[in-house]
Amino acid sequence: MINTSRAAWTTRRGMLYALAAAGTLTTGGLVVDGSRRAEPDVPSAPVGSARPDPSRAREIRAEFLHAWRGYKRYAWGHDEVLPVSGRHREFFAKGHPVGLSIVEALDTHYLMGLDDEVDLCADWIVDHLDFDIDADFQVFETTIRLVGGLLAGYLATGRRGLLRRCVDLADRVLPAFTKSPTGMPYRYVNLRTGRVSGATLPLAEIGTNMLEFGVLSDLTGDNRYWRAAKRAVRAVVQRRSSIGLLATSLNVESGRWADRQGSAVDPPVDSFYEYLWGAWEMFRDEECRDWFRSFAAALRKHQAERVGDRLWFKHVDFRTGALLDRRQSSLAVAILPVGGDNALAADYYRSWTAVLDKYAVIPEAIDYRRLTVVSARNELRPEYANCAFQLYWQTGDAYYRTTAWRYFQNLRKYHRVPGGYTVVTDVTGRPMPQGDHCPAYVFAENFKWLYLTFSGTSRFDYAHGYLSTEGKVLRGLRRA
Ligand code: DMJ
Repeated sequence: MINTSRAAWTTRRGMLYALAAAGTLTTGGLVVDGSRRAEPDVPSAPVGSARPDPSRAREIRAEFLHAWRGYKRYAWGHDEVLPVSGRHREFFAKGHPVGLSIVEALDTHYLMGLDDEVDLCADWIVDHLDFDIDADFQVFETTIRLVGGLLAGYLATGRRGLLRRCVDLADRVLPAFTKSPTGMPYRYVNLRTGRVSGATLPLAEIGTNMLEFGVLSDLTGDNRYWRAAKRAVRAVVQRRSSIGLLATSLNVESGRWADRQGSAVDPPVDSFYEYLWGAWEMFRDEECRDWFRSFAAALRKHQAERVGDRLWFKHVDFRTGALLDRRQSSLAVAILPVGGDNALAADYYRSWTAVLDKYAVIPEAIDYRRLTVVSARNELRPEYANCAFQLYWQTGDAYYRTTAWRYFQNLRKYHRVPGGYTVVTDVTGRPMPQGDHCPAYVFAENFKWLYLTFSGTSRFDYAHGYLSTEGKVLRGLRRA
């Protein structure tokens, strides 16, 4: 089991893996931009991978395929499927498809052993995907979905064409960083011209690049990607308040805060913290580890709040700690602010399990005092399954599989339509009304987290694996 005495305060995907791995590190490694980067030693295999449940894994895979067939039938080559009307839509720029769902699905297909689909997707990317597009692409989404997806696809298949596409795309994104006077990226970049726009953006968008760019630097030997991503994060950290908190949005030209709301662990700041820890996990970056720990301490001190036996995180004024808000986004469920305290991580998951049990499908946002709905939609969110996987992976506690299965059953019951899977527009309605959209991250996340929880697949190295905020396996894919 996990030795919590050497555990660190961690978030989201890297979080509990970090608990197992902490303190077992090699001292070798390369140095990039003054930060040490090394490979970790092998922690013992996480207990959660020990007992495969092939029958449930098969059911999950069948549902993934159901969603995928809807995409292939109605939207092939486009970004996202509208599975009810049988239409499609683009995610980044109207009229400019980049086959986003194909890129998102690639390593999921691989993990599930769907090799014909892997080939189909990889061939399409190599033959058809061209990023010479005269349109503004959102830097954050481009990085976590496309750069990350192409990296994971390359790591799964070894196909150089995928890596070449990835490098081409990252080079087109880089001006968002290099043209910024502070090093914090602009929100948008025109992929053809390099024109940048959008100077005010939230922390998740500024600081969720280090893992993808770091892996790309490692694979290519070109440190420009890692350097740009790290510099952006440093610029944010330098702007923390005297009580050690960050607000939500910054102007990347002036370097000034655009608000005063300390809203961790919620979006749109969530993955900023996740990637600080991730940079330590993946690259042994001690500076990021230390930043993470100091933010963690401040967050626990100023934002953690108990309501009965449930744990939540309030929004506060980042300079004074004064209460601003008691809303919580369902995306925050994937972030477990444990601070070396495994019990705290479990508590937060249990808080969200109470929401799942109350509504069957978790609403986008709640007021946590009475678990009342603030935003009643569910955009096919993967975060609860993500969290269940992390906790099961590390503890082997059957509770996480039981609750993950409950999530899956409700996913199938309320989100399934003949053309695939779709969003729910009001989780309080009976029957629950459905919308007409399958976000591309569904192919990267929901079914992958569930499949990893139940399958024990030999294609994933449960002892070393590391997944990004978008569920991309950036380390630990085993070649078939
Ligand atoms: C995904 O795109 C990623 O998980 C991202 O970090 C934010 N949330 C969506 C899914 O909800």
